[in-house]
Amino acid sequence: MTIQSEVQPVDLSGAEHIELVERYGAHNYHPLPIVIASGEGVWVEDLDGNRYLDMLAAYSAVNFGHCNPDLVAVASEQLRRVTLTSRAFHNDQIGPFCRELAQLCRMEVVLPMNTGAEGVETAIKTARKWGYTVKGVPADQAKIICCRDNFHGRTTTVISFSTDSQCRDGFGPFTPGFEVIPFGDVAALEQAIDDNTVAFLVEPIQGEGGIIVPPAGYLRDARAVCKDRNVLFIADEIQSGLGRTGRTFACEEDGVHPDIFILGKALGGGIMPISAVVSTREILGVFKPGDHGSTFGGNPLACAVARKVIEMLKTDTFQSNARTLGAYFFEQLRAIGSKRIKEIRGRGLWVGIELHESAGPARDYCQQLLLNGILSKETHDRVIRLAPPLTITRDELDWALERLKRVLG
Ligand code: PXG
Repeated sequence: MTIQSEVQPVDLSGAEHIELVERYGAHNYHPLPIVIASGEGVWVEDLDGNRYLDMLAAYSAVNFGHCNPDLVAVASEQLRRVTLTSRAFHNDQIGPFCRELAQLCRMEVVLPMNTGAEGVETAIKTARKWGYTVKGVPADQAKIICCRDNFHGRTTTVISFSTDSQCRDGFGPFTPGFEVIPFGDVAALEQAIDDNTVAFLVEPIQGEGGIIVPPAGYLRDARAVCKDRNVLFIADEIQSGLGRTGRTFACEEDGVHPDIFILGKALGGGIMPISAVVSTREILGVFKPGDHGSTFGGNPLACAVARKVIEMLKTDTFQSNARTLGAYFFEQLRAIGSKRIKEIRGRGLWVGIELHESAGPARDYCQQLLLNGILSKETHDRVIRLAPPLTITRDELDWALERLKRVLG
């Protein structure tokens, strides 16, 4: 891996970089002590040339590997053509992007934004406006149902329906219009729906909640309830989607096609932030010029990269690798048989290892894995999360398993 000298002169040590962030950066994160200087495929390198296998993949934004050559080629070419036009004008990437993403999702219309949280905000606005203009909900009475232990982002509206106190404490007042029910409970959904309910917003598998897979058939039944009661089923596939679980969308496992997909993270190939709300003409048709937008949304650089991502997903190569190697990974992890492990759960190449309380905090294990050349990240106190790029090979997975056995065994 070569570092281009135009990028930046690297004249600081790792410790000095960390000190800079400590001193000049807000303390809204607590990163593990590694300073990444380059990345290629599933590997990253620190300033001293130590290599690590990245088993976090930027929370699934790097599903196709670091600096994926096909994506870098497209991005480089687009960088030299045009990068940002704003939506005041058309550009020659957004139309093809919208068509290709709509087709991938078996939908009709795409609304591009940038971050995941913006995608969620956009879906909320879509559902509310649909409620008022199509369903006939009285003004300002729309209700959206969400699940306990959800994670949909960090904006003030999105944290309004978070059940994680740290996400909310000190950030009120909150946006009204949300009701929280238990995840995995269809009866609770049926009960919560009233005449003013416009949508049910759900992660097919809860990521930040701890890689929580709902009971089989839950999504299918919830989807049927929504259809029956004229409530939009919104699937937040920002983390679960685009190959991670072995399918293009995690919803597919239950044979579910939602009313609205929210996509993000991997859609930008780990190169550009791009998110999207994808739905039908009836639903996204509620927007009129000036209702909603974003300076960077639909920019040609992000759209060009996302188009390549969509093309790559159409080959099923990444989903298929996630299915095959995911099955192998789960089998090998379960074979470790450690007394520290309470449960191993997930799907495809998305694994949560929940530890017993007596095993100590998950972060300590992530630290140990780091010393053994593996990047991972805890979620909550007890769950080690593993989500390598979907380009990982069996040899690389075996390399990781050897170290996971060492640390967890
Ligand atoms: N929905 C889901 C299911 C997510 O996992 C978001 C929405 C928000 O996406 P943005 O792009 O706004 O972060 C997520 C994000 C972090 C962090 O550092 C975020 C996520 C996972 C881990 C860490 O804020 N997921």
